[in-house]
Amino acid sequence: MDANLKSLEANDQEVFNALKGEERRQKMGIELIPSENYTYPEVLATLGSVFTNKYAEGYPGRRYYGGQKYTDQIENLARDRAKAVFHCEHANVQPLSGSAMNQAVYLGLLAPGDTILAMDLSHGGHLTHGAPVSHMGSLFNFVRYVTNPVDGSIDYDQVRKDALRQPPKLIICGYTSYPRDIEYKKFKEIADEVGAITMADASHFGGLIAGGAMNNPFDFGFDLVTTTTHKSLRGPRGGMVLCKKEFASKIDKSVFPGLQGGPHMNAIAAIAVTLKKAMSEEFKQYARQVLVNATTLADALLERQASLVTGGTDNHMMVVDTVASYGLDGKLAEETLDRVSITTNKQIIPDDPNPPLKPSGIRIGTPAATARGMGAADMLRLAEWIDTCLRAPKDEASLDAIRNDVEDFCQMFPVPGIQVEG
Ligand code: DSN
Repeated sequence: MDANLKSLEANDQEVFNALKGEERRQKMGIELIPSENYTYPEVLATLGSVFTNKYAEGYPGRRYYGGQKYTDQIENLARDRAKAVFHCEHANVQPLSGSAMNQAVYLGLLAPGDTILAMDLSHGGHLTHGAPVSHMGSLFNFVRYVTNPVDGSIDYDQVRKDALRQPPKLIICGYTSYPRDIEYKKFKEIADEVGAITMADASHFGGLIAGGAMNNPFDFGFDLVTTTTHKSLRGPRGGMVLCKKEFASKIDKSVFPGLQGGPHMNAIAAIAVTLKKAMSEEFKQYARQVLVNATTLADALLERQASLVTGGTDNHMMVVDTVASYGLDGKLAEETLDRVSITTNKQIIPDDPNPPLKPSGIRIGTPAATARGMGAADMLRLAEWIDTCLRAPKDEASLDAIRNDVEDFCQMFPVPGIQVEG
């Protein structure tokens, strides 16, 4: 154990014990929440470094505090690497996380009351895409497109009609719970027809774009891409706004001083580390494997007669309609899988008749399991365990046996960044 942890153990047993408990949970269970991942040891080291001590309000070369030699180096590195990885003209790496990053775009480029066209939360969009419960939802006039009721996919003709009916200033594509790729060309054509700015919220699949496994919206002429850095990208918790040069100044002013104060320089240092990793051949292979694993797992669940929203996946996630598949609501399904150390999350499905805390489905994703080294053959075992548990959620003996199998299985896959003795 390193000296800092030893000091924590000596000085704060409660926090130390919780930390060790979480390490054990992460090691002994299979993480299938699509937005989670295991970051790199180097990211953990950088996050826990002295950069956490430093105030750096402003941007490299124009700060409001002294002592910025190394913070400037770090932020310039993170920005340059982000531009290289995502093939874009400008990068702001200061947003504290995904919500702040999206808010910075809206507040920087639009006026309150302007119209934004984005995906409805219950059809796979994000809270910041204008959900009525969000502050952004009340500040801007969001028009929310829904998916096709027949196959659950985005209906581009309907998106166009929505855009023509109430021309938006900004069109957003991107999702938190949608298992298909996006036709950026179609979104761009619609945006051009109505004179809207285009933004892809790539929070979930930023790492898959970086690794070349999924399309890059900039290749289709998009104006902005936002992405969190802790999901498929495998970095620290944070967000980035990537954009064309013409938006750079407005975006930078919007992030600071518009929305935030001092950036978290430890996170920015860790983002720089993450982006160097993202340039490697190893990361490209990782990104491809995430998709292979997702398809394999989805196909195996389908073979077992599970019902998946849209009938499968093109990305890193699948949405299982647990009511249709197993007669279980998503809360019970999540709890049943938790019981065997498989972590998923309950999820509303399109036009869900049930409420968000007891919805009709769960989301399953492969970024974290893939980061641990699991491959396609392992996905077949996961499908068998998931299906068996959800078909017999009250069979305590079977659940006990599966939990033991899962925990034994996990021993074969060390978690990056967790020391073996932990
Ligand atoms: N919480 C993220 C997710 O799980 O998709 C979105 O903010």
